[in-house]
Amino acid sequence: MAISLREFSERRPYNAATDFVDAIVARGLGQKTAFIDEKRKLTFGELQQQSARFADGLRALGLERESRIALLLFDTVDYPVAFWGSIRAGVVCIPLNTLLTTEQYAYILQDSRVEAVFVSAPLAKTIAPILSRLPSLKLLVLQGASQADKAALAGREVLLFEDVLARGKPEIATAPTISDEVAFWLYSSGSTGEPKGTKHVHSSLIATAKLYGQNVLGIRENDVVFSAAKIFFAYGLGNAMSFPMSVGATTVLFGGRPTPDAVFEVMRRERPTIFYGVPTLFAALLAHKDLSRGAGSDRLRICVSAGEALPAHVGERWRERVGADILDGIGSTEMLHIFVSNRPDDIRYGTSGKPVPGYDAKILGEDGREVGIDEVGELVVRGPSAAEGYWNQRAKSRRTFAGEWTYTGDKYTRDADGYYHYSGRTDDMFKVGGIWVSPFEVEAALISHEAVLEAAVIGVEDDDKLVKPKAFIVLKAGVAANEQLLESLKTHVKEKAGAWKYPRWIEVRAELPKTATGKIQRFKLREERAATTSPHKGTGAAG
Ligand code: 3UK
Repeated sequence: MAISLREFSERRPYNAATDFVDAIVARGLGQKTAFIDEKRKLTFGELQQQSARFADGLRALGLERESRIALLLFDTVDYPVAFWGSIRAGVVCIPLNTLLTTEQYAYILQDSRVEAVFVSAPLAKTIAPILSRLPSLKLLVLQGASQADKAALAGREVLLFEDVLARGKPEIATAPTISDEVAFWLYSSGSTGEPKGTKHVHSSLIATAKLYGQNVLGIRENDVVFSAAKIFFAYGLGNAMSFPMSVGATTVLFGGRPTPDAVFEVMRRERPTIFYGVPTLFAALLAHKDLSRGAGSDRLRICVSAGEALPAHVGERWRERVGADILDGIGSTEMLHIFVSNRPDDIRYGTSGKPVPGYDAKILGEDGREVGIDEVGELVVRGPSAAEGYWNQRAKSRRTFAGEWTYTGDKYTRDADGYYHYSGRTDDMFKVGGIWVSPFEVEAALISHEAVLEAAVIGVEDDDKLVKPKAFIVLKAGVAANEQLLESLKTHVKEKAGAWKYPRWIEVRAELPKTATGKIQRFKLREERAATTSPHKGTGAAG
């Protein structure tokens, strides 16, 4: 397949909203359903009109091109309106993870200096305590709220989502942006716990939609897609917005927590043809009593997994029991979406597949040269959807985005047949349920507890070969280890750092391995584990 990359790389007048919204309406699909949530539907025509109103509403409220807004929204039909409305206006929008803590929002909202926050009503209380610490904030907009909710946030100027639409004119006035202009940011977690604003340009969305969504996944107009990964993740943003919209397909949105019960319910009700998940979810669905052919959807034809490596046995059992394949592929916030992947006609479970045509990948050894077959090195990738850089982080930007190449921080090998095999991280970071965990953050949460002197956290595989946090701790003098204490430490981490980050196992030690300068050596604990066969020895039971 010959791919012309000029389309994505040439600098030219371009606004992604024209390509993803107006072009689909111009093709005659204005009446077709673009999005369905639990309560409402939105056609492509309505999305065009509402995104135009939203864009003009922003302007009327004093938000100019290049100003920044944050979207702290659950997945409903309002999400595409806000996202494409701000893209249309040339306003930079920043989708935020809805699972963060108040302090994490404080950091991100201060770092980005957004002028407006659009927040789903139930999340407003999480950010309410920090609003006074945001001098750049001009406007707070509640989504899915009533006039009564507005009163609860008294003391601030608050608008409802509907008010913003009402202030804007429905005439289409799209900002004359260029293809290289920053369109949106996504915050990506860092090993020190401070997330980095990753800046993406207008042309990156169509690059991922064509190169991966259309050419690899094969998404087409009559597809109905459902992504358990939310829109605020780069993964969900492509899955549930840019890919289906690029071909005029329909997306099912679900605002709640994607538990197996909830996922099966949506699958049965909306009968998607494409389902996207993360390995932990596929494993949980496989273990569930309600699993049936098509996982509830009689139209299911293919599934996608990303975020962390899909264990081979999960893919194989899913194919057997559900009757559809899972395409495992690796993507990142920095590259926006998947750049090395299995393909429907070429699947090797237990691998990440091969580079997506349009991207180049290489595996570099410590000397900076490409390694040989089956040798471990760092995966480095080049392609048209790479981010422009991190906001206000020059050193980190230079390290990650080195000219045309993006350094992934992932260790990989390539076998003699050309398939890429994931082999861990170059740093101490790991993923749980597809979401980053920085050991540093969990350790900080642990040592903020009065009983804990020192802590070290590593990722350890559970029985399904999926990684979960394990903590090694030293208790303060005179504190006795017992089950009750260990349980309370788990709760403490959930509250301080985030629910998915708590250590499933806690091992109490007399001391931790350290360097001469006192830095804890997590790699020694990892090596120790690799050398033993017995799993989670220790005082703590699995949680
Ligand atoms: C890891 C994988 C093994 C890997 C993402 C699809 O996960 C996404 O973005 P993030 O920025 O994390 C990126 C990192 O996650 N990873 C992702 N997929 C795989 N490891 N096998 C996989 N299939 O460490 C990578 O560097 O959260 C996934 C699409 C868009 C994305 N942003």
